[in-house]
Amino acid sequence: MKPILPSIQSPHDLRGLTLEELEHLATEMRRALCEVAGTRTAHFASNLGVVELCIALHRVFDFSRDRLIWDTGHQIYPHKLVTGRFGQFGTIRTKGGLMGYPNPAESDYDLFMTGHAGCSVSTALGLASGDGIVEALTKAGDDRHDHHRHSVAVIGDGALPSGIVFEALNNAGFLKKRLLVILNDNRMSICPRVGALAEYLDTVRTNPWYRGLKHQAGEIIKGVPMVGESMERMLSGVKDSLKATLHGGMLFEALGVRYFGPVEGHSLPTLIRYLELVKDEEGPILLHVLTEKGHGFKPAEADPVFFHTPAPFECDDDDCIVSIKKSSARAYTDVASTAIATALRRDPRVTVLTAAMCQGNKLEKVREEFPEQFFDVGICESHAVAFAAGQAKAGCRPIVDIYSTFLQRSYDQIFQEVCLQNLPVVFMLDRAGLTGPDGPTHHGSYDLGYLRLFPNLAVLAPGDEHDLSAMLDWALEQPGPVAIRYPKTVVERHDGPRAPLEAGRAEVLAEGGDGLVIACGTLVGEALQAAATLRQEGLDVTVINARFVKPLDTRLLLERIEAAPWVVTVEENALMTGFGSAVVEAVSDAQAAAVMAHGESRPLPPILRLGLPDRFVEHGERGELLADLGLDAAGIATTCRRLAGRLSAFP
Ligand SMILES: Cc1ncc(C[n+]2csc(CCOP(=O)(O)OP(=O)(O)O)c2C)c(N)n1
Repeated sequence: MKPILPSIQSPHDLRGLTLEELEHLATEMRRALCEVAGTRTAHFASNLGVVELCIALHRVFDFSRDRLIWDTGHQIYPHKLVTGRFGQFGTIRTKGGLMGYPNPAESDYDLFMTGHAGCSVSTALGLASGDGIVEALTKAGDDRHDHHRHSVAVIGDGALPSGIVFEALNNAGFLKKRLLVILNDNRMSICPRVGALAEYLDTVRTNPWYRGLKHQAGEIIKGVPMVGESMERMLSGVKDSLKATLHGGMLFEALGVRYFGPVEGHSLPTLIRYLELVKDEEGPILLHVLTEKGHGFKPAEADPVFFHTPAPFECDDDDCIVSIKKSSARAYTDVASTAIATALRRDPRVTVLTAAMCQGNKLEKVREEFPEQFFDVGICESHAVAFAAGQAKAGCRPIVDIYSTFLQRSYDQIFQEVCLQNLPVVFMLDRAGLTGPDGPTHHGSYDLGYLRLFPNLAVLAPGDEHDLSAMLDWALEQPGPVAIRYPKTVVERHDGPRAPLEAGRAEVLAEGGDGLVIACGTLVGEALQAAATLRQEGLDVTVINARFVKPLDTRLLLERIEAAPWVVTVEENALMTGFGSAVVEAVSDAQAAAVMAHGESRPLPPILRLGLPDRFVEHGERGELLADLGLDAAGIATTCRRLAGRLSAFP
C-alpha cells in the first residue's frame, strides 16, 4: 500500500480512509516513532500505546472545534503526526524543533503546553464550562457554531491517582456538563503502577461489560412485580451480585461520572464504535480503554520501563535491539541514589519517598534492598510531602526525592506541614536547573526562589560530586528541614584541597585579585573553567563555591565582595528571587546596617547576576541552552572581561 502518513495534512484527512487504510496508518506511525526514538532519547512506549486511540479520537471528533487534552502530554507524538507535523517530526526534542510535549505555538490542535501530570480532567471540564458560557453568548444567528463542542481528556492510569483528578471528577459529577474522560489503562506509570487504585483497576479489568450487565439487571428488575418480600430479596440479591461481579466503575459512578468499558484499546473498529456511542451522551462519562504500553514494538512491550524514554538504540529488521547507546558517565542522580542507599543502610529511621519517579531518581536498587524504608506514593507530590511530615513527626528521617519542577506541586505542604512545624524532612531536588530536551515544563528553574523564603528551611546546592554526599549526610543530622538541589548532568569533581562542609559556609576554590565570581551549584565547574581561561589572559579572579543558598555565608561573601573590583554571581535558577538576589539582598542589608551603626556607607563594587532570564527557556541540550544564556564557561568569561573592561582585547 502507498504510504499514507505523508499525505495526512490534518485530522480531516482521516475521514476518507478505510479501516484497512487506518490500520496501515497505525503501522506507519509506529515506524515513525521507532525512527525518532532510535536516534535520541524521547518518550516512546507511551506513544506506541496510544496510536489507535489517537487515530480513533481524530476520526470520531473534530478537534479543530472540539477540545482534546492529553494528560501530561508525553504521549502526544501520534497526535503530532496526524495534525500536520509529520514533516518536522524528525526535529522533535531538538533545539528549534518540535517540542516533545503539546505546544500551542506549533498547532491549534495543542491547547495547553503541559508536561506535568494530572490536570487534564480539570482543564477539559473548564473548557466544557467556558465553551458553554461563550457559545450561549455567541449563538444568536451564528451558524458557524453548528454543534456544541465536545471536551475530551485522555488520562493514564499512572496519572489517575493524582489528587487533582478526583477534585475534577467531583466537580464534573456535580456540574453534569458533557465531558468525556478516557482512562488509558496500560497498567503502567513509568514503573509498574502502585497503590490501591491500581488494585481497583485490576479488578475492573476482569469485569467487562459493566454497562451491559447493569442494563440487564435493570431489565430483570422491571420484570418482577413491585411488591412484597420477594422483591426486596431480589433487589438485594441483584445489588450483591452487582457488587461482587460488576463493581467495575462504581468508584466513578459514585462521583456522578458514568462508566463505560473496559474496551480493547488497540482495535480501531472497537474504539471508533465506542467513541461514537458515548460521543453525544449527556453529562460526564469515563470510557475505560485497555492498552499496552509499547504496543507493536516487541522490545518495548517486553520492557516498558526502559522504553518509557530509552537511550537511542538500533534494531534489526525483526525489531530486535542490536545496540543501545547508553551513557556510562555518572550523573548527579547516581551520586544521590548511592548516598541515599548509604543513609538508609546506616539508620533504619531514614526513609525515602518518590512520587512515581523510582526509575528517574535511580532508586530501583534502593527499592529492592530496603522495601520497608522505600515509598512510592504515585504521582502525588503534595501527598508525598505531607506524608513525609507525618513520618518525621513520628521520629523517622524522611528523604523526599522529587524533581525540582514537580515539587512545585507540593508548595503548600512544604510551607505548612514541614517548614511551619520545623520538621526534619530532607528534600532532594533532582533536575534542578535546565533539564534539556524536555523544555519549559521540566526545567527546574524556580526552586531557589520558592524555597529560600521559608523560615527554618536550609537550602543547599552542591558544587560537585564531593559536595552532594556530604550535604545529604549533613542534612540528616539537622533538627529541621533541608533542601538540596542538583541538576540533570554528569558529575564533576574539582581538584585541589577542599574545605569540609560546614553549616552556612562557602568555600574559596580559586584566588585572584582582579574580580570575584560567586557560583552556586554545578555552575561552579563552568566558573572555574572561565577563571582558568581568564588567568591565561592575565586576569586573576577569585571563584567561590557558595554551597549554601540559605543560610548564606554572609561573612565570607561580604568580606570578599568589599575587596573586589567587580562581582559576578552565577546560578542555574531564575534570576528573580534566586541566589544572586540573595547575595544582593545581603549586601544591601549590610550596607544599610553599616550606615545605621557608623553613619557611613562604603563604596561597593558592581554585582552582575548571571542566571535564567524572566522568560520560559525553550528545549534543547542543556549545554546549548547554557551557552545561549551566557552561563557556560565561555559566557561567564565574556561577562568577566566586560566588567574588567577587557572585552576589546579578547572579543
Ligand atoms: C506532576 C508530575 N509528576 C511526575 C511526572 C513524571 N511522569 C511523566 S509520565 C509519568 C507516568 C505517567 O503514567 P500514565 O499516566 O499511566 O501514562 P503512560 O505513560 O502509562 O501512558 C510520570 C510519572 C510528571 N510528568 N508530572
